[in-house]
Parts: sequence; structure tokens; C-alpha cells
Amino acid sequence: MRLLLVHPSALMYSEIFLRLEPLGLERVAGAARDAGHEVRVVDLQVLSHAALDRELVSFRPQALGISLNYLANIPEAISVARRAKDRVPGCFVFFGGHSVSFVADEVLEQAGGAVDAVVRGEGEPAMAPLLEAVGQGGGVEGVPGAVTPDGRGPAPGMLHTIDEPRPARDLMRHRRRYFIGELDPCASIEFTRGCPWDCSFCSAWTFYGRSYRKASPEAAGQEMASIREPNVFIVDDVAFIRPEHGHAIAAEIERRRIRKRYYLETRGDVLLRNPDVFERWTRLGLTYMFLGMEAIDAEGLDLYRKRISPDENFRALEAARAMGINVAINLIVDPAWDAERFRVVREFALSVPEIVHLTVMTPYPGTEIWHTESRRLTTRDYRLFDIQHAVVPTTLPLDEFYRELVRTQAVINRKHLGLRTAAGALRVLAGNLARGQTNFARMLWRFNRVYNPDRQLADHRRPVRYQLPLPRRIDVGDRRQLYVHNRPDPHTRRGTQSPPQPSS
Ligand code: B12
Ligand code: SF4
Repeated sequence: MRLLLVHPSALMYSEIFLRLEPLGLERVAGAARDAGHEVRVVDLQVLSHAALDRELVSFRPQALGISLNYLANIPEAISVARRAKDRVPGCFVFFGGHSVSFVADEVLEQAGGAVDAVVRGEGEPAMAPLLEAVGQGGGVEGVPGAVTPDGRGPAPGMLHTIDEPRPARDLMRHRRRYFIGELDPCASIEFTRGCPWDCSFCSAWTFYGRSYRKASPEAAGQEMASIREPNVFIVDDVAFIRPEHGHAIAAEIERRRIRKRYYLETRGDVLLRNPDVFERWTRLGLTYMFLGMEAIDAEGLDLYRKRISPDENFRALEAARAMGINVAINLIVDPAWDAERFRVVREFALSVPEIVHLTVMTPYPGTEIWHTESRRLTTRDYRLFDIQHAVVPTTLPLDEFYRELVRTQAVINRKHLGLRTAAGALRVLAGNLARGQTNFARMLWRFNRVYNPDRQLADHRRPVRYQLPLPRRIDVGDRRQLYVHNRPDPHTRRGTQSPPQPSS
């Protein structure tokens, strides 16, 4: 069967810092290809809608799958689905991915017949049975994870091991356009899947039912050896929770004499607990680290149930600095912040050498705060659920809130592009340009155009066609109600580890 897989456009506010290969979609493509299908991929982060239209006409897919990890992409995905149905009558259209798994029934209804099914949960195990059912011309109701306008099929299946299928990286066109900051070009890899913590604002743990799986060190080493790019982003939610796993992969990489630069995300307490793993990885090329610090005070950390203290976070920053790792930290902006609070955060951001990112507290489906947040939503426009817009009432008038937010982001940005770092940035820039890589250069000059309070405010005034469903008030005491993947049944349990318990 001819299958076309599509990744939506990049979200405007993240595009200036990064654009990464859609690893999940590549794995879905790998699973379909392993099952004998002819697969093509169009990534709208790097290809235009016109290119997609041309592909629809020339390839004439019998099935088309769209990846929806981000809520903000849902309206775009519905319009792609409609166009596909128009141009290729009879094509079976389905959605899958992180965010759509939490709002599958509602999105199917909103698509009004343009989408035949949503696959909830991990895409790999669903591909073979789904495409087989489509090929036979029957319904897909019996496929695990499938939701159709007629109802839900069996619970989504879970992979035995994440070693396979291998992502179909070779199907991606314009690989040189994937980058993160100065790591340009950059590939992505997955060492573990799932997160054992349970932060209230995050859906990473609810999607996988708080399970945690690790790639075997051999498979991770083999995959790393197959990557051509000089830079690699490790997509794990929290890297190197298990020190022995991090060491075992490092040993494989040493044995194969692989030398790359790495970017990873982790938690402060994990870094403090396992410094030797991180040190070893700096010798292998670990250059950048993202720490989801979220708040600078204990009250904020408790609110988000981060299970970490400010002191631990600050000690982790010192430890990373001592290892020579460049750290980016994230802080969550509460729409309740006033001008004084923004000032305190600006002061903090200027007092530390780290890159500080700000994201706006956003309840979204799949998170606990989606069900418990008592403030009403001020908008249900999917496109504004990108953690750069305020979707609950702000204490400051909305225009002032955005002015403060952008002012704070601009101060932070100037800090990094200031005289102190200009020489370093220019050196990197010159090196990248010499290799024909222009992504980082473009990023440096685009900040003011993208981060603009008037533009953010204007986003709220766009006509809204598709709206997020309202939260159902459920008892979050029973966490299984939040999960996409409930604990696997005994038949699929092999290769699935019980998660290490986070310290409280
Ligand atoms: C790595 C990562 C990134 C990377 C790379 C993303 C990329 N290019 O794919 C970067 C750093 C770029 C990133 C950026 C952002 N991210 Co992000 N990201 C993640 C993270 C940690 C892992 C994703 C991943 O690669 N997993 C590994 C792969 C193998 O799994 P997967 O992509 O989920 O794919 C599987 C399934 O989803 C499914 N699937 C996926 N596609 C399809 C398609 C079909 C047809 C089917 C059937 C199935 C299917 O099958 C796949 C295989 O099992 C997730 C959290 C998480 N654990 O999921 C957050 C997450 C997806 N990100 C999130 C957010 C908020 C963002 C940002 C908006 C943050 C910001 N403001 O900057 C940006 C937006 C990026 C953009 N689109 O422009 C949120 C999503 C929130 C939401 N509900 O919309 C998440 C869930 C984290 C969270 N806090 O809860 N992100
Ligand atoms: S530790 Fe990170 S990935 Fe895990 S639940 Fe908390 S915010 Fe999400």
C-alpha cells in the first residue's frame, strides 16, 4: 500500500531556536515499511504546502497519516486532511501522536468526515494491523488504539522493546535544515521512553502510563553509528535517570569511536545523583543541556509537583557549569504574574550565565492541571495552546502581560547576543556558514520579528474555526483515568521496566 506520512509546520515561536527531525513519525514510517508498504514522508517544517500538494498528485497515496504531537497544529492538520480527501478521493486519512491521543473523539468530530481514524498511543504497533485492515477495505475498529467516528477499538498496544523499528531517517528530505541553536545540522535519537515523575503541568507521564523503557546499549550504539550529522539531540524526557544505562551506552559509543556533540534534557536532581555519567558524556561531546527548572521558589516547585527543591536546582546549575556544559533552563510564567514578578525574574535571568527560556503556564488535555485548574479558559483556540500565549486570565491587562513577557525574553536574548558572547557567536557562525549551514545565522536575526507583543495579542483576535473541548472534571486521584497507555497486559510486558521511583 502507498502510505504518505505528514508532519505539520513548525510552531512559530519555537522555530527560531530549533527545528528538529520528527523522530516519532520516522519510527511510524519505519514500522510501516517493515510491514512491506511503500512509504513517503513530507515534513512541513521544511517543505511547503505546495510541495505536499504535488506529492498528493504524483504519489496518490492510498493512506495518509498526519502526526499531531502538538495541539497547536490541529487546525492545520484538519485542513491538510480535507485537501487530501479532495485531491485523492478514497484515500484513508488518519491522525496519530501525543496530543491528539488525548482529544481523539473531539477531533474526529471536528474534522467532519475528513479524518477516518485517530490512532491513540504509540504508532509503531498500530501500523501493520491498521494498513492491513485498510488494504482489505474493511473497518479499522478492531485495531488497537484506533478511534473512529463509530467508537473506540481495543486499548492501544505498546512496544515490547524500543530497539525496533529503526526510524526511517533516509525518507526525510532536506535533513540539513534540522538544527538546534548552533548545533546545525542536528539529528535526534531516543535512548529511553517515558517518565517516572508526575509533574502536574506535563503530559509526558500520562501518555505512557508512567512506564519507562530503555533501548539496549547495543541498539543505541548501532543507531548512533548510522547517524551522519555531527550533532545529536537526545529526545528522552529525562536523560540518564539510570546511571548504569547511561554508562553502558557511553561504553558502546567509546568502543565505536563515535564523536559528536550532544544536546539533552534532564532534571537537576538526576544530574546531582549521577555526576559521573554526565562527566563521561562531556568527554564524548555533551555540549548543551536543558534543565526544566520551572520555578525559582519552593512554592512554585510544589505547585507544579516537581519534587525538587530550589537549592537542588541551583546546585545542579553549579555542577553543570563545573563540567563545562552550556545549560538552558526553563521557567514557567504564571499568567497571574504582575510587573514586579517579571522584574524579579529578569533580575534572576541576568544574574546567572545560563540561557533562560520562558514558557507560559498552559493547562492542556492529558495534564493534571487540565482537570484541576480552577481559572476558566479565556480562549479555546487550539493555535494558542503553544505555551507562548496566555489561555487563562492574566492579572495584568493582556497587552501589558505580553509586553512584560517579551521584554523579559528580549533582555535575556540580548544577554546571550551581547558583547560577551558576540565573539563566540561569530566564530560559530563563520564555521557554520563555511559549511553551508545557515539555520543558526537566521535564528540570530529573527528574534525581534517573531517575539513581538502586538503580534502575540493579534493572535488572540484571529477568527477561530476549531475549538479545544472543555475539560471534563474527573477525579485525578485515580491516575489511570489520565493515561493513554495503561500498564501493559502480561502478554506485552516483556521489555517494559517498572519505573525507578522519583524521590519526593
Ligand atoms: C523531543 C521533544 C521536543 C523536541 C523535538 C520535537 C520534534 N521535532 O518532534 C523539541 C525540543 C523541538 C520540542 C519542541 C517543542 N515541544 Co516538545 N517534546 C518533546 C518530547 C520530550 C519527546 C517527543 C519525542 O520525540 N518522543 C520520541 C518519539 C519516538 O515519540 P513521539 O514523537 O511521541 O511519537 C510517537 C507517538 O506520539 C506516535 N506518533 C507520532 N506521530 C505519529 C503519527 C501517526 C500517523 C501515528 C499513527 C502515530 C504517531 O507514535 C510515535 C512512536 O511511538 C515530548 C514529550 C514526550 N515524551 O512525548 C515533548 C512535547 C511533545 N513537547 C511539547 C511542547 C509544549 C513543545 C513546544 C511547544 C515547547 C516550546 N514552546 O518551545 C515546542 C514546539 C515544537 C514545534 N512543533 O515547533 C509538549 C506538547 C504539548 C501539547 N499538548 O501540545 C510535550 C508533550 C511535552 C510536555 N510538556 O508535555 N519538543
Ligand atoms: S520530570 Fe519532566 S518529563 Fe517528567 S513529568 Fe516532570 S516535566 Fe514531565
